[in-house]
Amino acid sequence: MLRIHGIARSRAFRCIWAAEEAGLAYEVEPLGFAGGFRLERSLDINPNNKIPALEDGSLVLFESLAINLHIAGKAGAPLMPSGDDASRVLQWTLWAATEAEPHVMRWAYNAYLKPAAERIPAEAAAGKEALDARLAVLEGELAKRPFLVGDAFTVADLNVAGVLYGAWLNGYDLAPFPKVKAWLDTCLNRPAAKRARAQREG
Ligand SMILES: N[C@@H](CCC(=O)N[C@@H](CS)C(=O)NCC(=O)O)C(=O)O
Repeated sequence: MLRIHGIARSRAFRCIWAAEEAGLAYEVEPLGFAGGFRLERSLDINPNNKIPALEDGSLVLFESLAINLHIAGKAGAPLMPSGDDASRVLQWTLWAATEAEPHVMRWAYNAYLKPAAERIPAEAAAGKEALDARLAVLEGELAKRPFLVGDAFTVADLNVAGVLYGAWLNGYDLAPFPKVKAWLDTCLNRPAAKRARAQREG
């Protein structure tokens, strides 16, 4: 049984979604926030003291997207393809973490996450400008194929869409990127994604 530490209203959402896609048994240890962005108690199994963390037997992992690669690896194809496509999955996962997520968060903190009085519109605008440049890259790739790796949904789609989920849900203007919007709509309305979203949005 997988044990995911972290409430669905956090980056643990991605791991819950991955467990749902993989069809693996899991339980959620609902560690959340004390107010603001601090955890309500420390999470000793993660030396970073952040959520999510995963326990899978004696294996303990942190980093949401690495956790998802582990979960997908247990499920195998099509969620985790093999050969060159496994390298493409890694490429997109690192792209999500390094190219997309910092700008998603810069926009999100200043668009809806922080209390209104603490938001800085110029920061939101800078985050949006940088994220738009990355979404243009995604738009170009999605013009070539329906999913990021091959013709089927993989954990590459899950990891990139998981990083973009908060923006998608909170009114980010995707009109200039119609292929990204259609792809996000498809990914985030998969049955497994809907089951994970129900834990967060319900
Ligand atoms: N890169 C990490 C980021 C984890 C992270 O920042 N989690 C937030 C919640 S979504 C957290 O635990 N914040 C509490 C804190 O930073 O003290 C991952 O993807 O797992």
